[in-house]
Amino acid sequence: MTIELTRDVTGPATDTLSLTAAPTTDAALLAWVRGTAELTQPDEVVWCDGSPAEFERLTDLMVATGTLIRLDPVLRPNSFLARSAPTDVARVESRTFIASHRREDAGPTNNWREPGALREELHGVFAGSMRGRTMYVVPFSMGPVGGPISQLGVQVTDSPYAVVSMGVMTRMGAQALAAIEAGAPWVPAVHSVGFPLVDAIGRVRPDVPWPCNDLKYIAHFPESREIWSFGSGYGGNALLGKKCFALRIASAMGRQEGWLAEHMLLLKVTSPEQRVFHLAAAFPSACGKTNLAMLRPTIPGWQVETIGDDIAWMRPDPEGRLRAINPEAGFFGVAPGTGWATNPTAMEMLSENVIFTNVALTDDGDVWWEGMTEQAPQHLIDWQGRDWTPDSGRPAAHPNARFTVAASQCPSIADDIDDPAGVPVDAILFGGRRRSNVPLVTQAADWSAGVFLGASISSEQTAAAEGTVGELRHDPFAMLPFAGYDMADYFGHWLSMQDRLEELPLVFGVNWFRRGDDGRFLWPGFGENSRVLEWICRRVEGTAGAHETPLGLVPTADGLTLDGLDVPAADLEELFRVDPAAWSAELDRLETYFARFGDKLPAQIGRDVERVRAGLREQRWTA
Ligand code: SAT
Ligand code: MN
Repeated sequence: MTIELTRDVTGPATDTLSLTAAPTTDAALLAWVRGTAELTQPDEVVWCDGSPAEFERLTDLMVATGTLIRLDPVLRPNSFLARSAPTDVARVESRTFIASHRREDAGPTNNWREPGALREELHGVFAGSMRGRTMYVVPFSMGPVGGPISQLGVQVTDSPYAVVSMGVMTRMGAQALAAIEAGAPWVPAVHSVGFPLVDAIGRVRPDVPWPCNDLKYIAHFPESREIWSFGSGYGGNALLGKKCFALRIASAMGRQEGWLAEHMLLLKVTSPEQRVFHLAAAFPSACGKTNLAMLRPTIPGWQVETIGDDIAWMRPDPEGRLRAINPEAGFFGVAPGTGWATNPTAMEMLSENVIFTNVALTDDGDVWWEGMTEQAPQHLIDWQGRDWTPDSGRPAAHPNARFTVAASQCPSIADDIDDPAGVPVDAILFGGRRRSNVPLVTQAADWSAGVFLGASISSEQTAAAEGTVGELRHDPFAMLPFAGYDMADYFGHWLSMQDRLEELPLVFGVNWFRRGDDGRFLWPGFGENSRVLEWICRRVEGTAGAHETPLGLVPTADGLTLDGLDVPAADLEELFRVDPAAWSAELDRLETYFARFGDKLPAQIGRDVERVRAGLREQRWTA
């Protein structure tokens, strides 16, 4: 946790920097903060306590500098709009690096770097990168402070936007610092927007509302458990507790220590008989995890509560059950598509205390985005600050526009979010955005078939990362951009959980996005997905029927409650139709994909491909 300076960094600010105001005497932490400040040369170091007063001070500051616009205090109390630079709107997978001593430990799906060389490069770009700015020190806990599944981190950043967002998304401040001082391990995370206000020879330049740099590094060192992020202020690149720590670093920690860090929402479902089920579900970014996490059931007597919408950490407990926490304390959700019709719970949650990024501004000082209401307002200021009308021919909000809000504001939040022991996981769901082939729901026959289901996720690309929207890409376990080590080893780690657990969750595949030949969605989705959740819970309970198909178990004719649902019988049939030729092609694609993992691919995955192939050949359908 120390910084070795690989070059002689000289600058004006360091010797005037005082760490005497530090609220800690923790020698390791102080040394790391001092070393980072010597490298990045901020004017000032500020230790964050996570208090409401600090939030107010920083948001006032950002309103004054133009980073934030304060929304109308009556329409949207204590809420703000940030407009990012047009080039800094999503994660940058091409600049996301995993540094491990052996290339094969990063695997073929990550951008690998040799740690020494990457460190050298990073020290080059971070040298002086905070000149003229304040460096904030942000201690945080992922999960309830001190919990058996929780972890600690400290982010330093020159972005007050990152500080207030980390305050919403994590348990940030004094309590986390106290846990660090008590000797718990912590992950150091360095973040700079890479826009110093003073150059090496002392020339000053003015600040801009959203400082960033065309050169970006989202760098991870899973072996030494460090994060270095440069050049971006966008959520997934800048809030280092989130994807960088809670997925990339934590997945590697989990492999070493026998647990799982997953890109999964967490739900608590209560049946009409008051039996409680906990479900975890993995979907690629922007495939409706937040909507599913906040679903309002349309079937009577069922209740769904939210525990998490993006990340789950799951660990075997002493009884051999898999227990999960949501390591986050807030939601960083996609705004477009969130509306009163699709996610009324989220709309209520967003009524106050929200930081919006890249949505549109209404004339009365409120926000709007595509899908919020059926009709767009007649005039808006779009996400880039330009006048907008419905005939402008471009979206008013960026497709990856986001809201940042405390989980405690969610009307459907379950108390369990603050239970450090986590909840027992009954079922795991894997899904993607697939217009064809993948049935509405299937149950894996056993754990290894479930791992195969997770490993075979493909999804149509969304706007959450750079790339061509709509293109089909393999996204195993929805972790393609987030696994901090070799994906084949990751499959193996999942298979090995079988030996660490006394009771295994059931595994299901789901697809809400199947379309007919005319392009129309066949399944209404949203609240109606409760019908699928009901079947899943009844399978856990052992009371719902199923029949076998080559892809797994599917509901019997009376398995899904369809009362009050207006889905034609032909559409229902199509939702479960398995086209052998299309599946044969799908398996060919999968095999080609899996081949890139070479010898490291667990043999079981190959056996599962063969199992499905054989089932398709035999047309093994039993009623
Ligand atoms: O990576 S983000 O946290 O910005 C959102 C996502 O892609 O899931
Ligand atoms: Mn996500």
